Amino acid sequence: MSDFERAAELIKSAKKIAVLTGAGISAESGVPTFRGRGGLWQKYRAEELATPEAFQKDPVLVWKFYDYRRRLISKVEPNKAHRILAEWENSLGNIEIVTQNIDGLHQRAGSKKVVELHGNIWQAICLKENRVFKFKENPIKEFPPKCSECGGLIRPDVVWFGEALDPLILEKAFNLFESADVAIVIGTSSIVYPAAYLPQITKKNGGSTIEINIEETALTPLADFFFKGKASDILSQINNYLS
Ligand code: BJW
Repeated sequence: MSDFERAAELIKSAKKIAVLTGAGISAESGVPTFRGRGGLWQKYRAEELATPEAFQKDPVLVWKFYDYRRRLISKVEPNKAHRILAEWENSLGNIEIVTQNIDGLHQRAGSKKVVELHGNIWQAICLKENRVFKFKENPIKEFPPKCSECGGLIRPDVVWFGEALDPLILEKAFNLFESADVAIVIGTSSIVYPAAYLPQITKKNGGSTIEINIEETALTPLADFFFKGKASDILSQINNYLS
């Protein structure tokens, strides 16, 4: 029996499956990852762009960074890896995704049970009214963009370094990984917390972890299965034994 077949058997026999995805799952759609070769942080310093301090200092620069990524994301399509996970939601019925990605590609592929840990690039927060709203203007016309209701400064509805994640969303994610008997971790470097804790919780509770990545990560020594390769290739191989 190959490891692909063994992983498929594990998935088939699972009562609850929790999936954690990171930037790597969208890489094949053409969305740059954060770290590693071609990663966003090599061109832009994280401290300059993905912190509340950076936004306070230079909201125009930060908004230009997000406008660049919004334009890019609006032009790409979900890839086979997103689509296979969406199919599994229908065929297996016991699978939920927690994503660190803000690109909305899981939902565009058809997944409905998606928890967005780090926010969504198509939403903004009015800092004057403390109100979250859909913000789809693309490209953005005026920098920094302002709230159409009150004229106040707005910011992307994403979680920056040093900011707390929404406690309700975090609780949902923790509960999911706590109750799952299988955690599948796809395309994340597993260095950003608290997201990186999630599969460790499943493991501590006696569950199994399946990791898919083009390179080894901090999670790999803990993983029951490590599949080295692109998310779409590996998921396709496992999928062959599911149908
Ligand atoms: C493929 C592939 C293919 C490529 N197929 N694979 C505990 C320990 C240590 C530190 C901390 C801790 N708790 C908190 C911290 C601090 C900090 C942190 O984790 N720092 C670490 C860097 C050390 N965490 C935080 O600050 C968090 N906040 C917090 O905990 O607050 C506490 C608090 C409580 C109460 C009050 C106040 C505070 C917040 C973290 C927010 C992260 N935000 C970002 C930006 C989001 C918005 C945006 O997108 O602009 O989230 S940073 C960035 O990293 C983004 C990502 O979601 C996140 C994770 O990155 P990801 O997805 O793993 O991407 P990469 O690029 O790192 O990896 C891609 C992987 O794919 C690679 O492994 C490739 O090999 C692979 N790959 N192609 C499969 N085809």
